Amino acid sequence: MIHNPEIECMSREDMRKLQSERLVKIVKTCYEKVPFYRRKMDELGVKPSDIKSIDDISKLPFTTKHDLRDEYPFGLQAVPMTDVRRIHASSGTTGKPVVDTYTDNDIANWSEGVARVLAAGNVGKGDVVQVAYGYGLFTGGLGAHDGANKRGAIQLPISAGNSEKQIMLMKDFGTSALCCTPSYALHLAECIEKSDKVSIDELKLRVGFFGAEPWTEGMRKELEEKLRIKAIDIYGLTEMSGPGVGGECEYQNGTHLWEDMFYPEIINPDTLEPVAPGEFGELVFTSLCKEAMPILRYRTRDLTRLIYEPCKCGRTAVRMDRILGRSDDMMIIRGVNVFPSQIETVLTEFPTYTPYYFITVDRKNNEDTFDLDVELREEFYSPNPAKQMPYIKPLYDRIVSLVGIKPNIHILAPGAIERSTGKAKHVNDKRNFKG
Ligand code: DLL
Repeated sequence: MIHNPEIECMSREDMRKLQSERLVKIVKTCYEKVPFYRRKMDELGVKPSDIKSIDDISKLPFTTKHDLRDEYPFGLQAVPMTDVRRIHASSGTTGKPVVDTYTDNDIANWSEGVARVLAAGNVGKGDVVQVAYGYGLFTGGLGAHDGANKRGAIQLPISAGNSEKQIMLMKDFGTSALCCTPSYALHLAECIEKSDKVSIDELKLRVGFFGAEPWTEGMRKELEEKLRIKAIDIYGLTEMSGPGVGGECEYQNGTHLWEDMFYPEIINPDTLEPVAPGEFGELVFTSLCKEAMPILRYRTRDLTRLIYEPCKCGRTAVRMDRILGRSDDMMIIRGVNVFPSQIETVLTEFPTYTPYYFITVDRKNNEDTFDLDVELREEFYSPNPAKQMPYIKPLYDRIVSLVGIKPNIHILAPGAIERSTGKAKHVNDKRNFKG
């Protein structure tokens, strides 16, 4: 079901007109109200009057995470604090968090973005939406909550964690839609499998909206089979509000981006030039509607590509391919570029392994080491190393051929790798601390 056909199915020509009008307005606001943008534009010799349509976007300066940290907490704000209704922040692993502030309209637009994704999974009145993203400064919980509200659905604000209770309420309250990270969804699926109180046959679950971290087609298959649902990808980032910058439709063939609110570009991260249409590069967003903290050409560091071919669903909004990873997640190990999600892709090809993994990278005697902890599934696991051997060889060969590096594989018992209730942590790169 399409939440807002007028916008989601708008002709490309009309969409460009709308984007142009909105860009002209937001650039003027940035220049007049945010000293940071006035300075940046002055440095480039660009005036708001130079921006006449969306085609002029490349004249504008980029904004980076570094800029947001420098302007912490409210340096990029374009409205007085009396107009602000909410503050969210994403916890950076180092330094200050990235802050976003919202006016009433910002919260309404954010809910609209999430509602469009929920509608693609047919969520509406009578649906119980279990929001198992964390509530708090993280945007996942309240973002999904407000989106469900906008759809007229029943919100179950349980937040992340307490898995026993999650599955009990899922059964007792008749949850039909689950919102959480894909890694936590998998953990919940495992809990249901093991539970003697709740069986999958008793659940009304039919759809899940998973995001906040990269996940693979293999993981989707696993979640859809285990939870007997349709697993829909939802994308977003704090800097652009939170979840609901885009989401998949019923065809699950790319994430439609809500271009009326967030204008996407793909650039080459080295040259900062746009890539040819359809090529992979770094995703950049300009917020076209944000009032409290408008952002021009934000470099997300997410690596993906845009798909302009029309989608069978009738939405005209451009689609984004799965996120390969963030440029800052990419590890260079013995000269080879490695994304953690490549390991998930390989693991989900094997019926013998769970999708859980943990990578430890170190440097010993001037050489990078790459240790990979994986779990065999219950029915294949034995603590006897000799019995593990037949399973290690095919995994090793596949990683060498797909990823291009030789891992030291360690087989752990099922359940030994830490389960996360939010964004999963997959890597410990000890080289970072050795200078
Ligand atoms: O993760 C917002 C969100 C909450 C999105 C719930 C979806 C669902 P941040 O904490 O600021 O915001 O992290 C944003 O997470 O730049 C991507 O690298 C990654 N990310 C988010 N959604 C996806 C996804 C939220 N569907 C960063 N696939 C983004 C892959 C994702 N990566």
